[in-house]
Amino acid sequence: MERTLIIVKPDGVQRGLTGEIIRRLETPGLRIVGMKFMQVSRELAAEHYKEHVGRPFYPGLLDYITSTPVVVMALEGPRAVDIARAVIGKTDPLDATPGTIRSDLALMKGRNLVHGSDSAGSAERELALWFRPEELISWQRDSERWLVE
Ligand code: DAT
Ligand code: MG
Repeated sequence: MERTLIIVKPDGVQRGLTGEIIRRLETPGLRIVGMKFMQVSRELAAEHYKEHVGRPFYPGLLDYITSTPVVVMALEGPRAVDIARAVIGKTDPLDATPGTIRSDLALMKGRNLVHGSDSAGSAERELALWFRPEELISWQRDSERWLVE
C-alpha cells in the first residue's frame, strides 16, 4: 500500500469540479485517508513547489495556488502515486491522454485543476507538509478484497 497527496487546486474548487475530481480518483479504488478544505499560505505553497524556484512560471504558480481555497487529500492504495498520476494526466492538458482529468476538463498548464505527487519520495515529503500525523486515518474498506488481489 502507498499514499499520495492530491490537491484540488483553486480552479477546480471555483469551477465546482471538486466532486468530479474526487470521483475520478476514488472510483478506480483509491481510498481517502485524509481530507481538508483550506486556504494555502504563501509559506506552504513555496515549500510545496520549492523544486520550481527560479522558473519563469513560479511567481504565478504561487499566486494561483494561494488565490482561493483548495481541497487537499491523502489517498491510499496499491501504487497510489502512479495510479493517481495516470488518472490526472500530463502537466499540459494538450499532452494529456483523453480520459484523464487534465485532458477532459482543463486547457492550460497554469490552470490544470489538480496536483498529484510524482514519486513515492515526493508523496512522503508532501504528506508531511500538508497533514499532521493524526489527520491521516488508517482504515479498511469492506470492498477491499474486490479491488486488491
Ligand atoms: P505536475 O503538476 O504535472 O507535477 P510540475 O511539477 O512540472 O507538473 O509543475 C507544477 C505545476 O506548475 C504544474 O501543475 C503547473 C505549473 N507549471 C509547470 N510548468 C509550467 C509552465 N511551463 N507554465 C505554466 N505553469 C507551469
Ligand atoms: Mg509535480
